[in-house]
Amino acid sequence: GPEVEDEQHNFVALNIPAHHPARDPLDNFYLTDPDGENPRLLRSQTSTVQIRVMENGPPPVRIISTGRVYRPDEHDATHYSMFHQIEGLYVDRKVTLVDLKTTLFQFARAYFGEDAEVKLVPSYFPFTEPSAELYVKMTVRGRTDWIEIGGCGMVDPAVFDAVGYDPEQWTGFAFGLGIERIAMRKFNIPDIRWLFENDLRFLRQF
Ligand code: 2U9
Repeated sequence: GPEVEDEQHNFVALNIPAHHPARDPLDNFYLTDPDGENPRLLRSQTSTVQIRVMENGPPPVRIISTGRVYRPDEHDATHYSMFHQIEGLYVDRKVTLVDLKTTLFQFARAYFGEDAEVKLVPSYFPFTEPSAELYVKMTVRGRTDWIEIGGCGMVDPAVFDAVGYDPEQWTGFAFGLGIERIAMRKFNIPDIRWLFENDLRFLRQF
């Protein structure tokens, strides 16, 4: 999907209406006037790709979308103004929260190890209902902690309405993970900026 998006795909279809705080110009990279006609911005999530897929074809849908997203955060050890997401979307008849939980737990155990402990904690996102955060128990520099690796939920019926799917017939789950965040956890990388500096002393370790 395109990295330069319109508000329909980045916000409206994702159940993020006008005046929602996520639309604040200070929290987004607008390329044209946000109050003008057809404003465009660098996408802040790869969910825009899932919207485009659903607009262009009927269910069922099973897709993964990965790519760059942009948010004007100050650069520090855990924040960067560009990062990568991997998102999944599964839409079919009778998809349930059990399918979501099983899929994410199997991923976490495959990626972090069979003995990885995982849990879902209730949360809120405009585009999923119910929503949850995914935590993995990990030991980093001798300290064991529950660490958030992403968000997920059952696709909100308003999102199905926006793309012309009948929410009475179709259900679905979606998840989003920050790729740098999970890589930092797996490889014990203390500073996100190291991933983008191209210092050979860092890169040669991999
Ligand atoms: C559609 C509908 C719903 C994707 C989701 C999250 C929760 C989430 C963040 C985790 C860390 C992004 O990289 S991050 O900053 N993501 O919390 N993402 S549910 O939900 C969708 C996707 C597509 C049509």
